[in-house]
Amino acid sequence: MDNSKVIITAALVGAEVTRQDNPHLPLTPEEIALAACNAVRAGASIIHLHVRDSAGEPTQDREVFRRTIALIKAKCDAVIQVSTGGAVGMSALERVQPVTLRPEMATLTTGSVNFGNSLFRNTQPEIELFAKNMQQYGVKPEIEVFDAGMVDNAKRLLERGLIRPPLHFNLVLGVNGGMAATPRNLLFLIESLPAGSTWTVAGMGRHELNLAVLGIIMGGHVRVGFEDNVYYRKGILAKSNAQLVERVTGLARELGREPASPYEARSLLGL
Ligand code: KMH
Ligand code: ZN
Repeated sequence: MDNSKVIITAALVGAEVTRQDNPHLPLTPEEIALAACNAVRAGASIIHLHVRDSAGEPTQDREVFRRTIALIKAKCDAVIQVSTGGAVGMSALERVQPVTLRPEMATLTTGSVNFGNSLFRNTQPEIELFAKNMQQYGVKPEIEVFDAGMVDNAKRLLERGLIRPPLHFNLVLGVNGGMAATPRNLLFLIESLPAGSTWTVAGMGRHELNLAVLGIIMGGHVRVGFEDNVYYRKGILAKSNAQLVERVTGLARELGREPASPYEARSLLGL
């Protein structure tokens, strides 16, 4: 396996972004499936999946996830990574629902963090509930790190056998309430990870592009998409998630790294 390949994750919709932020935001299962496969064609191999209800509001409804995943799979191959973060204010039992569909991956945030004026709540018993469900349903966690202590908490879960190596992390920098999007913070987090871990970096808003380039240079993997950033450049909205993916695919190639196919991403992550 060629370890130089870069896994690009497309975070298509999230829970907080609206059509007011970007009119091209996909909302229905059909729109999300189309956006997912366009992102895959542009170089993405993982789809970080949130879904919306018929009113366009965030939902963790199992049936909506099931339908959206089926539509994606009918159109293209992609590693599906469901969100267990959902939206702030949702209960853990609500959030865990899509894990029971046995997707290949799901997110696991290993601590609480302020999210703007809200709290993204992940108490220890809630984290353990998510981790146990992922073990039960054979789902690989992507550990979401918004702050440094979340890496330490992941190590404690590892010691207790609640998550199994090799671990995969998403280092999320630039959330208003979490760690700032600086090269120093990225380096600190990477150096704090358990040996043998893989990592992705996701920079929020205007930090998305710079951190993606850093991630590519530093041998990591990258995440882009409307969940994290709706702009192509200052004052100019992105036309699609695929456009954001296409740009990092081009930059990765310029820097000597080819985008991983979904098959290659599975091999790199031990799926
Ligand atoms: N929407 C955020 C509160 C995840 O997908 O696991 C949490 C989030 C993280 O998006
Ligand atoms: Zn998310």
